[in-house]
Amino acid sequence: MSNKILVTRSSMPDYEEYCEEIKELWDSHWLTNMGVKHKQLQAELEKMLDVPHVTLYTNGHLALENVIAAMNLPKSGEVITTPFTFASTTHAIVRNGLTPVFCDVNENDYTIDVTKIEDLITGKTCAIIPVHVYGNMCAVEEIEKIAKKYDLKVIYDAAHAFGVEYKGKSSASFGDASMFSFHATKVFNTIEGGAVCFHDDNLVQKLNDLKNFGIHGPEEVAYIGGNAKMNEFQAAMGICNLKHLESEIAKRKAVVERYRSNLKNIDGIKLCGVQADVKSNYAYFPVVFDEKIFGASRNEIFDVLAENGIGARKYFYPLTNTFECFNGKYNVNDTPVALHISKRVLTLPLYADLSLDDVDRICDIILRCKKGI
Ligand code: T4K
Repeated sequence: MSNKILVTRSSMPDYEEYCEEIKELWDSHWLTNMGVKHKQLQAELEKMLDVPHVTLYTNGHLALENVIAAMNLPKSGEVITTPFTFASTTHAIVRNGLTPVFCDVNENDYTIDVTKIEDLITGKTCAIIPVHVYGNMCAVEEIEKIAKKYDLKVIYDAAHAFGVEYKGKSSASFGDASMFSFHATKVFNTIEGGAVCFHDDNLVQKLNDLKNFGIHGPEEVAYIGGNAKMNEFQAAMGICNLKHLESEIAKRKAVVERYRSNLKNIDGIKLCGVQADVKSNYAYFPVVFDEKIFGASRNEIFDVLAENGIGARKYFYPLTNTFECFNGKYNVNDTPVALHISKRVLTLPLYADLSLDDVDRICDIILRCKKGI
């Protein structure tokens, strides 16, 4: 084994391309606070995602915190969400003084189980924050129906879903808003970064103020905001990476297809189904292992891969409703499907430049763990 293979590897432009993009920052000395690169990236994203408004952030988590804050939700409000996600989703809700109410996920794509949402709605429910986990689209039409019926806000945690389309529409176009992460580990990155996409013109000024200490004008502070602005170097990275997005996704597709062909029809291995009407971004490759059939547990396979220098990850284990910081407040048995999947899932290495030979090697190592092989 030569080099280690980690779960992902940042996509980057050529060094010269990035240097060229940031050259003018040396001339202008303008490094942050909504400069020219910030404006350019915002405009390019609005066009590409076909949404009227994009607000940029220094990371996806603060984007989510800010958009929740902008929605004027009642302080004692309950927000329906899922625990099969990164810590950020739940923390953004709690840090806004709201109460997460955990809905289970479905067994096909691990997004929110829409048949279980209505049972969780109470007089205090004010919003739904579903997660397009692994870039799998939630059942957006059913969620919209429920939200309309009960007058709830819908904010998608679309951290994984940049570049995904459903029925020809970008993933950014659904709900009241969608949050994207542009972290180094994502299909599209601005080093660290994030965005909120939305339709409501009235939110533009508020979101811009909130990410800049709540400052509305030179002598007016309208909100108790923090600092969540994307800087010019981040935006410049985004401008470069956006040019290569399509080719990066095409390369990821080849990697995913190789994984699928190597691991399909293996007893004890469950792959995520391919979603109908969805153009994927091939963000993650989750595999669920059934120890009783496969003969080796997820944890054993994780260890064997690690011994071979391969860094698969247990995204998403543990579930957020088991985190010790919540002091036993939530009952993990309320979300049995999420619990089942989180104990068995492993996301395999996936990035644009992962060679197909390496994919074969990873699959060989996994298949050698199978009982009887
Ligand atoms: N909502 C959801 C559903 C999310 O998944 C996330 C973030 C958020 C919200 C919040 O968005 P951000 O505020 O992060 O924009 C990573 C990422 O840090 C995090 O962005 C991501 N989700 C989460 C799923 O994964 P870790 O702790 O697993 O990352 P780390 O540092 O172990 O990196 C993973 C692998 O990536 C490394 O083994 C190698 C590679 N890597 C990493 C870095 C930092 C690179 O190639 N380049 C790099 O610069 O959390």
